[in-house]
Amino acid sequence: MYDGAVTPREDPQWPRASHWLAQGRKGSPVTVLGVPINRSVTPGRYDLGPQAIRQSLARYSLWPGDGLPLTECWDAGDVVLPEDDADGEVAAIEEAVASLGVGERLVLFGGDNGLTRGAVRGLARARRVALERVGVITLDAHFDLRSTEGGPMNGNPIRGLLEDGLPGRNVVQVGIQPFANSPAYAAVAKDSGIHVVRAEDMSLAEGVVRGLASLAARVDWIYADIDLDVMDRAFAPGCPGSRPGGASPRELLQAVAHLKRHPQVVALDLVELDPSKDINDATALAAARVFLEIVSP
Ligand SMILES: [Mn+2]
Repeated sequence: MYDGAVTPREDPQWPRASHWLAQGRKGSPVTVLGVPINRSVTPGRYDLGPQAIRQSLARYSLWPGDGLPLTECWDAGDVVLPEDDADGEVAAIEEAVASLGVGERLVLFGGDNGLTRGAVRGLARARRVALERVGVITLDAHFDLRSTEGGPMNGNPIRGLLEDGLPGRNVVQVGIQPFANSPAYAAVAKDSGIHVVRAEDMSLAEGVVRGLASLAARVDWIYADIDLDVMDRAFAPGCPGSRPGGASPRELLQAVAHLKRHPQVVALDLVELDPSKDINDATALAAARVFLEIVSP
């Protein structure tokens, strides 16, 4: 369980990333938006995720290691979600992202992976393009292609987006794990033209480089969905979907470094942190570190 009460001793010569984010101004190149959505295949407390990521930033300084400044950010707070209304949640997330206008780059703190459906739709609206002109790259152990018959949830955001009009050829999925997915959903991925890179095929970074290269010419804007369960269970105990055989935080950071340098990647999410299942804040700290990678030079 994340212990938000732990506040390290203050040192004026060791400025904290949490204070820096809290003091950011509207109009900064990066906007942060919390999405406390909690509608999972595995019941949990994903709604605590956004705050846990923000609080974990207190354990990091502002020094990337080379003296260069971080990209300025503005924390827009959390989306207010309707109660007991799964479709309403997707609509609220879409509306929030569309009305924020994305800016230069948007980073979403989840919340479960269900937020991705509304966020991609909102990105298309904010950029005034059809879903045909948007690419989605997922770093995820799973396809997230479950049936949408029971309504939107964290196991079906990509399936939902295909049904919303996102062409399968605009989707690249990196880090897909064996025994964490089913043949039926692998067939959905294949039949819809999704480009799948399995965890055993190549590194996350290599998958991201190839995925971005294949999407860049075909779409205007790219949304990166970073499901923290792409990491190994040892590094992401706070993700119910993480399994042994996943990536290390270093491997994930190397992949994220390619995402952040790509000019078409204008929105990224960090999802599937359930602080109630975390151990020693490992997953929350990894999520916060990925965010710092996105905003570091
Ligand atoms: Mn996922």
